[in-house]
Amino acid sequence: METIETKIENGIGWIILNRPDKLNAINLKMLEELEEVTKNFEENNDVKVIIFTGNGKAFSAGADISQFKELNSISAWNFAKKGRKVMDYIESISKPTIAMINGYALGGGLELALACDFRIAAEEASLGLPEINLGIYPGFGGTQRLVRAIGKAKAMELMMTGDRISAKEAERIGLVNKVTPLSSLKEETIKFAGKLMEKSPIALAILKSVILYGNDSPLLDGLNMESLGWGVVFSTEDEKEGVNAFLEKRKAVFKGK
Ligand code: CO8
Repeated sequence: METIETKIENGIGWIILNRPDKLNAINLKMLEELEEVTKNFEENNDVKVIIFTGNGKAFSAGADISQFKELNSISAWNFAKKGRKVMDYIESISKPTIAMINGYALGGGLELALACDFRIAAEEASLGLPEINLGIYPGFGGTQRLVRAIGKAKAMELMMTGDRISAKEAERIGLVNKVTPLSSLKEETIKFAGKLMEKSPIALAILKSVILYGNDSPLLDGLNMESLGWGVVFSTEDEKEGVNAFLEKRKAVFKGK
């Protein structure tokens, strides 16, 4: 691939943004490749957890601003729709996703991280939605996902001032799950992924879709989805294994069946 590196290691599918000289700015090609590789990993049984990260000193500094020169209202709308489709797809995939934020996560880069289930950041990282400084605003889902992630007051502050915040501050406001020194970021992220890989992938997938559905629905609809999904989980071998293992005082081994 031109803009992305991938590898599969010990159940983890790595998606590594790879335009380090441009701080992994997201151009159209990268959006297309992101969609393709995420689909491949979703369908690949060897991949249990997907980790997004960046090569070099950035996770991603956002959409490629150099492409904006040629945009008019229609093509900007189309670019935003394309980006949105890819982010929606990433958010919806049935496997757990982690953004391993190794450096700058700005604009569209932070929006990509927001489409992931978890964000683990290096202490040295810096996060923000600075689009307003360009006379525009976030267009890969950030205006909606950030509010849902951290609440309206802080989300409006970040988007309307364009200020960058440290990883520690991002952790304090609930934007990232965990912060670690850059030197141990990979190790800590793999450890976190390992915890997820010990669970039943079916229960995780149903749980994830119930949480995402409920996040955008009236309480009653979300609760109904929860009950329905709860019934579905009871049709799996993993549920039998989990309950039996507890009763037999041993560790469950889930097979994803
Ligand atoms: N797009 C294109 N190129 C970029 C970007 C970017 N977002 N960010 C950095 N680069 C390039 C620089 O131009 C530079 O290239 P070159 O060496 O050829 O001049 C190279 O990467 C290194 O960058 P800097 O020299 O600027 O590195 P610094 O360490 O001095 O600064 C910063 C790092 C602070 C991250 C700085 O690069 C910066 O402010 N970047 C822009 C951040 C930004 O504004 N991001 C938001 C972009 S807009 C967006 O994401 C909208 C998403 C929704 C789009 C919806 C469709 C319309």
